[in-house]
Amino acid sequence: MRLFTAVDLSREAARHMEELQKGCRTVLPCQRWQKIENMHLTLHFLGEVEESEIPSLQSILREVTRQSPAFFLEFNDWGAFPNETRPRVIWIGVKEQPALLELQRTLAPALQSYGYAEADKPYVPHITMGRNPKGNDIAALRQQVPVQAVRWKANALVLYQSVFGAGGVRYRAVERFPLTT
Ligand code: 2AM
Repeated sequence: MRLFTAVDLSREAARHMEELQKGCRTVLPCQRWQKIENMHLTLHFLGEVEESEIPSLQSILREVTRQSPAFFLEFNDWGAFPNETRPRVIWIGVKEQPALLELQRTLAPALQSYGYAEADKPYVPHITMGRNPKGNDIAALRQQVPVQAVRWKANALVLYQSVFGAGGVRYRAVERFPLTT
């Protein structure tokens, strides 16, 4: 199973992402768009995990999240990977949130045996908007499609499975691990 851990958006945050995507369609069209229902903030991408390993993975996630506080997230601004000169992924970033970074950092070593590979670059929390933009004018996006500081509470870490089907990829929640409140 192809797995990753992520935090969901609130309804209000998803609604704002939808508005931002409409603006992005006019200012910087992408070849591929992230569906609104698929939007999330990834913490760890695990890749293929054997089904037999899932119960132990779930117990690690349960153990750590039980001791980790819930936190607030807030949209920040547009961003691009690998950089803004030659963007391939257009995304919306969130304001720096120590509790999110702490949760990501705490879990990282425990998840390495399940396929999580620590990147050589720092973790950049982001929500993917679209891929393969037809242009690179991120400055125009910033100016013409302003990001509002929508704030929402991350109550849980979710273990997701990527499911490939006729309608494209869909993310199925395997289990939600509540954070402490
Ligand atoms: P992305 O949105 O920036 O592409 C499910 O594929 C999630 O895992 C996505 O949010 C994706 O981030 C993330 N991810 C991280 N590394 C990945 C990789 N090597 N392949 C696919 N997805 C990856």
